[in-house]
Amino acid sequence: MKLYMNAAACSLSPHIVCRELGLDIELVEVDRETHRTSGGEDYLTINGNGYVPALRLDDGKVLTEGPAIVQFLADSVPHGTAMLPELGNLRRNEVQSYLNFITAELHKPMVLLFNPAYATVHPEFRALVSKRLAWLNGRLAGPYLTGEAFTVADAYLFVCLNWSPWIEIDLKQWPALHGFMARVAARPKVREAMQAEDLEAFDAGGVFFAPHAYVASSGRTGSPVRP
Ligand SMILES: N[C@@H](CCC(=O)N[C@@H](CS)C(=O)NCC(=O)O)C(=O)O
Repeated sequence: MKLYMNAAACSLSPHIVCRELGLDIELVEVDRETHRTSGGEDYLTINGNGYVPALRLDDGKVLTEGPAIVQFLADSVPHGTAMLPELGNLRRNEVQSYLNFITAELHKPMVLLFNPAYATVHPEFRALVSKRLAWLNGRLAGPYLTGEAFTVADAYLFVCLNWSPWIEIDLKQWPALHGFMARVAARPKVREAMQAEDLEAFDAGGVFFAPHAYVASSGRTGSPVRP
């Protein structure tokens, strides 16, 4: 399988899921400006929307949309029920509920906070994201969103929360979420995925990750991640 991706973008979520499940994938980087892949393909012929992630299966079929991809990955192997419970188990629907919450209530408004074209409404979007994060913080009782098991929704949440420093959202105000980040960042397979995307911790707590070139630079101007 091939995973079309950008470092630290939402494609890191299916990347983490692949590694957690022990699935063999080839990472293919997509140039955001030219829509060319590292292998020279025109990415618009793979995903007409131009954004990552996309998953190309071994038979050539392509699946797009992060939340659908991570569910497909977990369903593709028997042990995937550890990350997405089986049909008929309400915990599966709880994981799906979180995937939908993350994609609609966090990911999309966070994307707008990266976009200077929306600068005039950034305070409102920041307030909205903060309200959602406060709610989530109050619900996070176990180590992970639905309890003891690290699910596909946790991988997605980790990736989105990792963007917070660049949109002026201080996660420390929500201790459960901050603790969640530290817990996920310490998972060996998550570390492996970040290493493969050349990401390094850039804060003292080792909770937020950015490309090596950004961490190593003295100025650290602009955003090193583009969701
Ligand atoms: N609805 C899509 C959104 C994907 C998305 O926003 N991808 C971003 C990276 S996190 C991207 O590639 N943006 C570039 C673009 O929109 O051209 C999904 O959930 O997969």
